[in-house]
Amino acid sequence: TVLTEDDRTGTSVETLRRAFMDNLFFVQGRFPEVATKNDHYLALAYTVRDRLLLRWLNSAKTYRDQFSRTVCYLSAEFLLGPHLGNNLINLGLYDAVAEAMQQTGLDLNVLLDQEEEPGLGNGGLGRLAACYMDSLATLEIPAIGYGIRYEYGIFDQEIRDGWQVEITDKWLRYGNPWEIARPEITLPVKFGGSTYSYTDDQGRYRVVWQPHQMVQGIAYDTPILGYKVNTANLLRLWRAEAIESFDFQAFNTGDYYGAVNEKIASENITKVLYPNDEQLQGKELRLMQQYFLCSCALQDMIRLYLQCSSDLTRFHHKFTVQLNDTHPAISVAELMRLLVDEHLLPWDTAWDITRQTFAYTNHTLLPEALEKWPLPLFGSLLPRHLQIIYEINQRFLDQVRLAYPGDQERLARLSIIDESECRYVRMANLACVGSHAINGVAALHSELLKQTVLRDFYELTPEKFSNKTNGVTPRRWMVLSNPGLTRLISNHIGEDWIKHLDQLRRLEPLAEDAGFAAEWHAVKHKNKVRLAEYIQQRVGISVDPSSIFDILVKRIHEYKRQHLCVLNIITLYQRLKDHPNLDITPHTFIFGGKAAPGYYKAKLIIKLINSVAEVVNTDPTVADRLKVVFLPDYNVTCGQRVYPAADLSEQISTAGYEASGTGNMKFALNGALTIGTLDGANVEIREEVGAENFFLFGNTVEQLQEIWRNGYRPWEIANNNPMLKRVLDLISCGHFSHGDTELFRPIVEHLWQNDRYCLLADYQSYVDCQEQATRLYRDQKQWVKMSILNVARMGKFSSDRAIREYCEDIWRVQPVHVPLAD
Ligand code: 26Y
Repeated sequence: TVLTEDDRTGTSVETLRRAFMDNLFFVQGRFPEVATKNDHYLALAYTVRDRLLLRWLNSAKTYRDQFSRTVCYLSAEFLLGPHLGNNLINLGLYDAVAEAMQQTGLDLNVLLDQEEEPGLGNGGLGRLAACYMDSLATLEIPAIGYGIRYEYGIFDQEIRDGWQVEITDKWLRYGNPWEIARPEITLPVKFGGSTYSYTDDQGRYRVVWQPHQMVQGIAYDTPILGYKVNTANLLRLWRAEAIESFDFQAFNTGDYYGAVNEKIASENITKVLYPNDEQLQGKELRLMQQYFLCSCALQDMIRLYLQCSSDLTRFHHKFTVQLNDTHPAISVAELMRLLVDEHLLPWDTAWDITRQTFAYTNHTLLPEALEKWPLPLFGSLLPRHLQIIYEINQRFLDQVRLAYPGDQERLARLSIIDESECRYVRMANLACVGSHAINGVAALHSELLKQTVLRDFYELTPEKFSNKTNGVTPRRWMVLSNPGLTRLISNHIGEDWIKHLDQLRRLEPLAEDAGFAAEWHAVKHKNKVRLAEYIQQRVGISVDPSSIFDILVKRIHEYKRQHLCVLNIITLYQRLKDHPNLDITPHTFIFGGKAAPGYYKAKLIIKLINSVAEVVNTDPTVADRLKVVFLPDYNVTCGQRVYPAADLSEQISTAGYEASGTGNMKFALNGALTIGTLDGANVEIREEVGAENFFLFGNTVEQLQEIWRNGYRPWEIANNNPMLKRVLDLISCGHFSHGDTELFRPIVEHLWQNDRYCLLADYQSYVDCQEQATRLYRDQKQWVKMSILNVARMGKFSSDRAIREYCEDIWRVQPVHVPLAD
């Protein structure tokens, strides 16, 4: 038995308190009287980090000793959110640390608020990668996440005069206690230049790539701990730096400024996250980022492999690599280059290894979001990869010709090179050809993939295709963010559900229990009060916690149809103006989300929301029955406040456009009911919770296809619907823009004329459904019962379930238990 605990690993309140004081003194160099909040936060972070490192080292040692099969998750984005709270939950130390802080005269919540979240992602795709890292560790699967250490993450959003303003995200400003720099893990990455070939003295054909530029990738490691296990996996992010020797060369020849410029150019590669989701602009720096990530990651895997074995032909037995969308798809050509050019494997051997190594997840059906790179740009930056892609393509198209003799059109569609107008490299085609498995992220999405963007690949190799419906981690999105609900659930069914989310089913019988329902309602109300306080403090709007909290938070995009929600708000407003005494359910609409800086329409939607908010919130006729709030700078931290306080979750994308959605899952797991279309994972959520517990509206994918086939005429819909017409006219006439009739014209005009995302086709159905939902909200008993049933039946949407499916069907990898040696 241990008599005294080690200060670095002990977990008693007393030891934690002592370790904290120690770190404040010896790491931060502060005595209590002058320590700032940030000193306190860092001292606590280092205290927690020590406990992580113990588990991390044990994991690393176990994996190395066993040469464990390892999942590598390659992603240009990891939207982690703050570490401190999550690590405390996963370590099981939350309450002990809260107590230790209290004894020190500090409030843990204040320290938690100090953390600047690493916003290394845009939205759903980056957050999915983070949830999957959590589940991999929790399921004790050896895994490495490979990504980019952007110096500036997703921009901070401010709202000025109703418009979005972007502020750079200097997330590393006060240091990052969660990462460990590994300057000794440094890998070279080449760009540009040219290639030449020769036959070596053993008669082998060899290609040499003589680059124009060379940078080095430096590894920064962050431990990712599983929930109440000893497994701590590795998130390895790469930062680009100039290669020292290059500088000196230039310096010696006298070109000092040239050398400095070179250094700056190199370091620009990992300077900033591109803030576009869905819409690609063919920017050279973006391609450099993607290649930089892939080259570093694959070189690192080969380096790790060669530490234990010299036989690279079994590489795919040690590593399985998941491509998070096409952003890392250049990996296919890079692994071929490394195996063939640098490790001298025969082409066919290398190709077998490559295809057995990679699997590809698609996240979008939007045709304009499919990545393609202009050939001249691609060839000038990656000349060797272009040759390799040509070779891959030639061999691939030979097989296609065999399968479909004479079908030239199919050949052109399947080709990795788009030869239509300008020539492009199609990254999705490269990913499909170079992978043994291809998946979509929700059942509907995976079906549509097979019918639309990847149809030809499906017909060619149907056995590669599967569905892996997304999931979210209940640790961050319930236990950490909603302690009230977590306590209530655990008091009744124990804590098993946190790792086995299906166990939430055991709540079903409690839906009929009046006492339980009352407690459930009280938890939600408390969360709403807390959000109301935050809204008051953040934007100065007072909202009534007993009004229905109807929330729409996600990136701003036309297909996500935030403006459809606005049309309903104006409809309600119009009704109140027509009938000032109308008895409506008091209603608080809450929006949040960022627009890509170059996406004008999306920014105009933000302006529209804020403009409508200004009018509605101050109109005496409305008399506080309607409130509209736009929460600035929606991010993971903000999400953690918002989901627990929602009554109604808005999931209103045009059917067929949202690949899955994951916010829909976070809301429902926190007891919100969903109003939504049959899109993405909504379909499966509705299946699970029951149609009677889901507010469904809008046209289905098939109905919309039919509408477009018959010629969609939105103006006819508007002219035939008096309320809709009034709503549109009210925007046009400047009612929400101080008389400016031009401001919102791009939005309203588009709805009348074209309406690509079919808002008008779904308008009446949405308004009716909203009315039904808000009427039902008045029956609190019924509402609470539906809320309980929703949570009870949402177990499927744990990222643990999703990761188990990937492990079994795609990765063929098993858990490795990590014992704690001391
Ligand atoms: C190429 C670049 C411009 C780009 C950058 C980021 C393209 C796309 C993205 C991000 C896409 C994204 O977040 N997609 C979302 O992925 C989620 C996780 O699978 C889905 O739930 C969601 O429906 C989908 O829009």
